[in-house]
Amino acid sequence: MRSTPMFSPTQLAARGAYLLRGNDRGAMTSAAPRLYPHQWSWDAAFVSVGLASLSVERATTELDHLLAAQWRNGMIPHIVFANGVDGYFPGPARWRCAQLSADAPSSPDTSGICQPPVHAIAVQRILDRARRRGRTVRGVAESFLDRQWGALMAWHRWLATARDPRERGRITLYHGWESGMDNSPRWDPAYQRVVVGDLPAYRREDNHVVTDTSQRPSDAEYDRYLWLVEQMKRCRYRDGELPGVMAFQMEDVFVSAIMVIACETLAELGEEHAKPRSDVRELRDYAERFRRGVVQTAEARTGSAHDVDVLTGRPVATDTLAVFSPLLTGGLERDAERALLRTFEGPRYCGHPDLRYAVPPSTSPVSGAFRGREYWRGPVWPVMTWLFSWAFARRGWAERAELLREEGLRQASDGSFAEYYEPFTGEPLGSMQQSWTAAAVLDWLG
Ligand code: 9WN
Repeated sequence: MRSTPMFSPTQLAARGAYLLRGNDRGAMTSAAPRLYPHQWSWDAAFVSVGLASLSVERATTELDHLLAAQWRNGMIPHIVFANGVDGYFPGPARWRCAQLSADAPSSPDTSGICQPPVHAIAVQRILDRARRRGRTVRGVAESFLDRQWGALMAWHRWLATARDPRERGRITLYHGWESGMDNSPRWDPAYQRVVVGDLPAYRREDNHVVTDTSQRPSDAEYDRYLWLVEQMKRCRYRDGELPGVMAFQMEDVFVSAIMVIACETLAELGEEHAKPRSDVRELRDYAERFRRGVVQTAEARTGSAHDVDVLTGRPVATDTLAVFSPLLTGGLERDAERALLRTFEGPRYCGHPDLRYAVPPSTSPVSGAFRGREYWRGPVWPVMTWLFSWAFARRGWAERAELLREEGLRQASDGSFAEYYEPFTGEPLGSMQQSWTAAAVLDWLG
């Protein structure tokens, strides 16, 4: 069923801008007004892309705010808590990062895990926008890059060392939240082996906001999430101790693919802006290492990539967005890449005949694991559509990129800026007024 857009592009852009202003807390944007009242790491990067179409200066402030909370070891924490704001669990009192870790900043409060490294992509987008403006705006973006170059290097270096100590070319995650795809079927086998120990009592906040429980992870899933946090706290978030302690250890092929494009993007910026040659070389080496790591997991015939469970040493094959990781990085043999593109565009994903819009669902609708309304188990995340569209444009696939943009905009034209959408009905789900959805739309319209 197709329907006429409810909002024109101009109206949609105005609403998106209004939404971001509404979620603006001064120097940071809350990920969503009620469900996520703090700053999330990869949300902030996408949000800054959208902000750049409104104000380059405000976009750089968003990333400055995030990077001010960077840990001493280089990790960008997945949440920077807004001072004195309640309503999200687990909050600072549960994480206790500043009390337990010498690496955590004493202020602001943060979580103790990371999220996908999309930040360099955002920085490039901000600089692109600035280039189209006058000299003053360009200066704002360039001085941001100068002041944060070291922080961005430290972040990528931390990922390449602390999270890939054996140089396998894949980032190890110790918590599903680190993937940003919290309860994706990708993590089911690993979570099934997590035995919850003596877990301090807790009360969820998320299902007071999203009251339809089918749209959020279950209580059993939350127990495991919280147990992993307790395990990290027991080793005081020390990078070197996590491999010996954590019950969840997954090499995430999708985060590794993002690492490839982030390192390449940052290397390009480094070259353009006369950053140290040794830094640029280091980034290019990381990109090569992680590209090899991603491609190694791909099936020769289909090109589909897989995560690897560190604790069993086995690949985990699930039919989710992660299979397309090599489309982000390049590096597959030609036939395998063609086959993977056919899968992306064919009936298992964007070309499924019953989809409301031709955008990729988080899990394939033909997979047994597919649940159309359940968090990361089927719905469409507009920000993922944006990421694929951006990456395809970068690979030189302009038409494919444009198609995703058009379909993504058609989906968003309902004006709800939902966190995610049911793929067949187009029903907006999760949190409404989600900042990164508005940001993706603003960038598409910009
Ligand atoms: C846990 C903020 C974040 C996103 C994640 C998404 C969800 C948090 C939650 O919301 O995760 O980090 O409480 O469910 O899965 O990708 O960054 O929008």
